[in-house]
Amino acid sequence: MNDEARIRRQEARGIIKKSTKKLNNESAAGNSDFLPKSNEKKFWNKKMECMKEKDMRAIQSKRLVDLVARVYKHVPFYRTRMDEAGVKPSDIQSIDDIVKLPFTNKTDLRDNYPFNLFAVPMQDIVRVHASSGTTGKPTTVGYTKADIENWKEVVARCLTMAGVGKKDIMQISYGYGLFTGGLGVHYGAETVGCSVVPISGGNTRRQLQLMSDFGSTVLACTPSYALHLADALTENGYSLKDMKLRTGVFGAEPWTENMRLELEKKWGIRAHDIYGLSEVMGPGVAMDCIHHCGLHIHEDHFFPEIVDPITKQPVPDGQEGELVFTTLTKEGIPLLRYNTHDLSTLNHETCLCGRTSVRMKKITGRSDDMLIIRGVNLFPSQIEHVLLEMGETSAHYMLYVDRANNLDTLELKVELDESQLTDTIRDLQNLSRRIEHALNSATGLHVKVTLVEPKTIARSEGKAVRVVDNRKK
Ligand code: DLL
Repeated sequence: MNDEARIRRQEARGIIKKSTKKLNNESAAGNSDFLPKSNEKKFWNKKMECMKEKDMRAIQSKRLVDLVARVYKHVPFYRTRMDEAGVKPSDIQSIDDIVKLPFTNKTDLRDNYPFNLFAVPMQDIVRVHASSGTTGKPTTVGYTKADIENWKEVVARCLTMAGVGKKDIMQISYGYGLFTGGLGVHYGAETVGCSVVPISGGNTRRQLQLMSDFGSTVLACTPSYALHLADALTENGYSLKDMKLRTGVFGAEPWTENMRLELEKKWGIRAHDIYGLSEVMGPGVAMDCIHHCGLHIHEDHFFPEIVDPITKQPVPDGQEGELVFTTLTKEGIPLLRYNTHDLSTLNHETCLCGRTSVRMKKITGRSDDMLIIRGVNLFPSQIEHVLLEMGETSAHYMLYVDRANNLDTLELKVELDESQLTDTIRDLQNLSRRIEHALNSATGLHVKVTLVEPKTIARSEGKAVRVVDNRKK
């Protein structure tokens, strides 16, 4: 959907005021509540964020040449991989040569657990993070002092992009600890000068109490937890009037454009999408600006490519594929062509906000969380999209995949809104039939829909788990 269409749709949904003006850089969001105030800083690092493509490529080329020489010298894994691929550091003269390099995958991090991919001695590592992963060993990453400085810088760019600054009180409800979410956002928020409330995840009642008592203006957490917190307001004796929230910094899991609109409406805020992964850095690899037309990648640090999921060949802008990153500046654990398996597209056009940095489309899912149901590819985000588009239930759902008589089955349990509890059985039967029909039109699959009472689906305090695939047991 183009920007203009998006704005018109937001108008239609009452998210923003109707404007007859043609869209331009300043008026695109249409509603002054959703635009940065004139005293908000627009860029953290204008030079890098608005650099001409030719100049950016010169920086990337120089950094890539340095990086390849470094990893070839210091990381036996890369030396072996490059030797096997018949590539020498001297073959890499510019960023265009990146395609000659081999890919790196999550299994390579696991196989080199815990520290064998580090490119510096342990005495230069000042921080270690790890992600649990769904199976087996965690993946471990290490940061030097310079890495931490760069991480602060990119998160500061992200927050400034979302209009977050010195006057904000930022409640960080991402988990602190080995997960990169809490500490990663924390350091960037301090860098821009926010008053940081490092509450970490969980304890919903306390989250709301502090949000009200402290007057938090920014909430950073997963979108699913932000939804849960919004739904928990009333039962904890609060209303929106008690809160001063104006911005959300949501990420760490896929969420749809409809979910963004839902969260903006529920909280009366501007919701932004922050993307990242621990292997590449953590939160702050990319973020969307107020125009919400893709996430700006800090490409002077993280060089992106999109590759075809099957052939692994780079595809042109606009074509969907797997997102691959090369970390151009990282010292602790630099990565060459790391395949994230996140699905996206790239766009090198200059954004309405003035940034020239390449944008990635909101992640639609991962090539490896794709479900195949009776031969049909299905992403959980497609289900969410339909539910929110219909807007007749809550957005809390769980998808159960099973196999009966050798055939895949799909059941969706979705929570009703409190207000629907008084509906007649016939009304509810009609509703589940309508949802089944909409899901069938959108996915080509028959999904059995079961409506369940409000608050019966387990809430997550971190990343939402929305699929139970019993076929794998
Ligand atoms: O989730 C880092 C992070 C923390 C990002 C807080 C944003 C905010 P990992 O635990 O290593 O790191 O998980 C990385 O999560 O490959 C994506 O599949 C998914 N992911 C992260 N951010 C987004 C997002 C953190 N904004 C994996 N949209 C990534 C969609 C996301 N998926």
